[in-house]
Amino acid sequence: MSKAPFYITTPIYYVNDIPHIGHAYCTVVADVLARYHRLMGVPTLFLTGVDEHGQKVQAAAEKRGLDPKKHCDEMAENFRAIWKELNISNDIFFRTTDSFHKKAVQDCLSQLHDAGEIYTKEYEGWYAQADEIFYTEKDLVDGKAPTGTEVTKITEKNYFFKMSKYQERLISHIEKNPGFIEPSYRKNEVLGFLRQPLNDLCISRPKSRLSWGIELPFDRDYVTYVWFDALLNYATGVGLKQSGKTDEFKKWWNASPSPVMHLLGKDILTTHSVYWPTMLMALGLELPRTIYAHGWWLTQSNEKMSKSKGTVVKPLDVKNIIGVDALRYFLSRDVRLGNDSQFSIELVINRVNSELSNNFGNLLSRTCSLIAKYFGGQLPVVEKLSEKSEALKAVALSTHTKLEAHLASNELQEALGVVIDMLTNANQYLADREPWKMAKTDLPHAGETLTISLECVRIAAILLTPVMPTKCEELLKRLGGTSGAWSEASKFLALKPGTVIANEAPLFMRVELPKAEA
Ligand code: ME8
Repeated sequence: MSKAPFYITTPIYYVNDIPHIGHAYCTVVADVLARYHRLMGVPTLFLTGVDEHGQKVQAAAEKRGLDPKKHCDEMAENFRAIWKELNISNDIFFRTTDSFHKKAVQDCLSQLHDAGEIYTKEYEGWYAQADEIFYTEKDLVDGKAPTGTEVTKITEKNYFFKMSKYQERLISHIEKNPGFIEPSYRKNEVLGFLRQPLNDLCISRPKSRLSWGIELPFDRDYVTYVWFDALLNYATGVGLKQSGKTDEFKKWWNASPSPVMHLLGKDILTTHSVYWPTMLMALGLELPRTIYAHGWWLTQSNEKMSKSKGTVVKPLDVKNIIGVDALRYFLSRDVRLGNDSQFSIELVINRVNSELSNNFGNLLSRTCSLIAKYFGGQLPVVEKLSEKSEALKAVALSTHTKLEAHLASNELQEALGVVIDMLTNANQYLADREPWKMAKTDLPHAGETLTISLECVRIAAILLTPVMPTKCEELLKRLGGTSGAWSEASKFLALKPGTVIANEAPLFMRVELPKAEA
């Protein structure tokens, strides 16, 4: 039976700045999940991209003295280049300035306007430029936006989407679909928010105040509110309102059950779990299956990284110290998806040294060097498995099943943890059996130990390929070019005796903390 498709998205990032480690985090995790699905034979689509309209981007372009489109073109290239360096395998790189998107957004607006879902009224509100959000008086905390940013009072005529109309339907959808908002504690937060009356959504900005946006099809004096434009990317990216793309749209969006998983930071959960589903309801479209809010990387003083405070970490700086695969591993493994964590280079180096260099890498080096020394670099024959080998075999064979179960619940940290546990077991087995001593008195037993250990390395290499594609592919090459197919991870003793095993430099070098500049 063919597997149901999986469509994963990251937020489309504002092009007001270059990406920092928080953006890289979301993009790497989405990439890893996409690669796992592909490797398991699931038809997969992965979208990331950039959010180019709105006040923030217009202001950033003005600051650089550039025309907004030119600014966006340059910034979009920065994102693309950094994602390439991080080995991100996105199928779509979305840009909201692409003409097909602008046309599709206008078609959605016309549909809603014609259906009476959009109306106009004079509006007085508190506008937070940094958040690009209007707040009402009661939303304010100590005269500021709930996010802490400054607000100014504005009165103007605007267009509104009848979001409040969908409040009850949304509450019922969230309650009936436990996996819709994850982790589950975030679902409760959203339900808490929805206990208050929901306002309608202001979806226009007068051109007199903001010109950099998609013009409203029914009033040329206005552009579309950037969030209304941006959220639609997930659907226009797979064919919404585009002729000739009906099948594509049905496959990746409008299917039941939905193939869609949105991964995003907890900062933008409300826009994704309230604005977006109500927009989809009004448009008569399917809702995503999962909206997953991940946590934040914080500074040493427990604050969200901020460019203005000079506390951001650049992903390529970290990559230059530890390498791309180790960075991808750290981001996928170090924090439970959903939680916040402080970022420090010491944390990265400790994790990478202890789990990749000392555990995974060490098992590989010790096994390969002993096979080289005592078996001429060829995999020894195994006659019969001892009790300890059988026990390790059972651990190794259960690893992919446990990993798949964790992935099904989006527990990436835990999924990688089961592979590390298997490697720890294998290292312990090697230490207990001391094949370096055994080889001198009982060569067949030493051979058995080394082959069993190397099987664990082989299985780990397959199971970790989505996280560390380059290293794992290289490793599989060293093991006689053995297959990296997912089904091979559920086999034991898949490597044939006599296979030439390369004994090369350590796959994961130990990393030292860079010396502080004098
Ligand atoms: O909000 N830790 O774009 P954005 C972890 N354009 N993740 C972080 C982070 C941190 N310190 N800082 C940022 C926007 N992120 C809109 C989205 S989608 C239709 C429109 C990540 O450039 C996290 O995923 O501000 C967060 O949600 C996203 O970057 C926000 O990126």
